[in-house]
Amino acid sequence: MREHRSVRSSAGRLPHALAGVVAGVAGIAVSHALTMLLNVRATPLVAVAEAIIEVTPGALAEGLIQLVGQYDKPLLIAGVTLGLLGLSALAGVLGSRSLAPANLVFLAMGAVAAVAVATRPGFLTYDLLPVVAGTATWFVVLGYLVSSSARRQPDRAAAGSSAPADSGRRGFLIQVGVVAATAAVIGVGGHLLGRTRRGVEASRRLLRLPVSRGSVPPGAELEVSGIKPWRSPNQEFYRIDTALVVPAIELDDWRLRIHGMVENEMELTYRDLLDRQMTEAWITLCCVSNEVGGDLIGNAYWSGVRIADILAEAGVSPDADAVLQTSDDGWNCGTPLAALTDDRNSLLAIAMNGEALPVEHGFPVRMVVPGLYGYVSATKWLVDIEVTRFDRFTAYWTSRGWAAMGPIKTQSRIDVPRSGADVSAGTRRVGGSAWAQHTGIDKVEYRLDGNDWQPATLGRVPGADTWVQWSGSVEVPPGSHTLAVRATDRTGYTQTPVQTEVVPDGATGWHTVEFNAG
Ligand SMILES: Nc1nc2c(c(=O)[nH]1)N[C@H]1C(S)=C(S)[C@@H](COP(=O)(O)O)O[C@H]1N2
Ligand SMILES: [Mo]
Repeated sequence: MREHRSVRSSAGRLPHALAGVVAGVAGIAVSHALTMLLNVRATPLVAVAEAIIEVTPGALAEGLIQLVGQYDKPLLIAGVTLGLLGLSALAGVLGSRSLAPANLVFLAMGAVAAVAVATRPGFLTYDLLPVVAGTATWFVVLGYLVSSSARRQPDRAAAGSSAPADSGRRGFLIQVGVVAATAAVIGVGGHLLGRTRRGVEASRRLLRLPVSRGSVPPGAELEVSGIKPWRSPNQEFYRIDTALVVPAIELDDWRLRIHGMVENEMELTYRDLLDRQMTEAWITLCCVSNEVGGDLIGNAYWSGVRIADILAEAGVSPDADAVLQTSDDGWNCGTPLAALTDDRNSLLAIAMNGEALPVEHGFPVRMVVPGLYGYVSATKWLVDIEVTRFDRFTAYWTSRGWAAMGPIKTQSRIDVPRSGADVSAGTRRVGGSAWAQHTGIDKVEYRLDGNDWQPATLGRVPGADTWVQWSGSVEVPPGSHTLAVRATDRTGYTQTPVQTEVVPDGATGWHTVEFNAG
């Protein structure tokens, strides 16, 4: 057996190298597909090429560019790809003995790609997903090819003839072919799906909408560094949805159907919305899954058409009490009709902080309803509105144990100090936010170490539909401390200290943080 192998060793390396290269290609395909689908700015290969350009001394880079002209970038990417495949071949050869050194090679390549991606401008942690998935693919595919070739080995030794070796080789080639074909399908499929998405992104960026960005009202932001900004920037706005791949909707294809218990069914195009009166308002959106002290909450300046006006045109039946909204990807939710027809600014929103809705936040049109949790009101990629009755349907989350009605609970949060912070003893500024959308916050109080509650200073807000910043100061001697906060809304209700889970209709309890003074 030993002898047999040494005779075959040089020729025997080729299939192992091939296995490595196929694993390499599969990883590239997976990372490419994910880059396109998740709309990450650049593939890991491109990021590495860009990083190389960045670390190449200027004169050398210029000389090279002069040499190869406009082909510099494609050539560089081709070079990086070849280098990667060469190292993958090496990993394949190493992997024939033991997977550990092979995986070390892949891990090193993954680490280089991760560093390249993480040093690009505007990097988000999310951008690392294609690198992680590509590296995992390398491990899995090589492991698979090596283990199945090891399984064939004993047959060959037992038979001792060339026939099983041939059939073993054939089996190996078939496996390699299947992996390569799968990789090609994933790579090309992801590319095509992602391209639609990128097309929608591009036309979205070119849109010039009759909307404004809104300016943060004077006095809304308090001077305590570390409080989350009153306006949540779109890039940092929390995101919750069930979509693995977010819907990419071309504006020309978008229609909103309004039907059910109405006198006049309607179908609206994007243009129809633009031709109507725009309403703009500051509204704080919040997720029912937000834990006490959590950050699944964001405040934006929204622009859109009042849904109350549309429903008035449609002529709603007096027997209806609910509106079932459905998104392009089939998610749905039910909203109390009253919240869409009363005088609040419930919007068919087209813009967020003065920009067309980001694709992740529902482009081209979503609902925003002041005072209700997102899971019962804030449908993104909205395409269908059915006026109906609550006793006639259950929706995505209500059929999974969440409450049918989702009014937002009065809450408050401490942003400063952070939990576990080390601060210097003495007078310390503290602060955070409080919210009771569509009811309004009346007062916020905080207390240190179970002492008396102190009234907080409140930021000035334009109405009842947004969060309010609060601030105060505490005298902290050295040692460990606990700060608690509670809000009272304009109905006179003060937050209960009773802690409840987020299921079925939102958490309750006071936010407390522990910190150290020294
Ligand atoms: N189509 C669709 N819309 C949706 C959801 C979803 O899963 N699919 N999630 C809802 C939930 S639970 C919340 S809290 C808000 C979050 O909106 P955001 O991602 O813009 O912050 O969207 C709502 N709209
Ligand atoms: Mo949510």
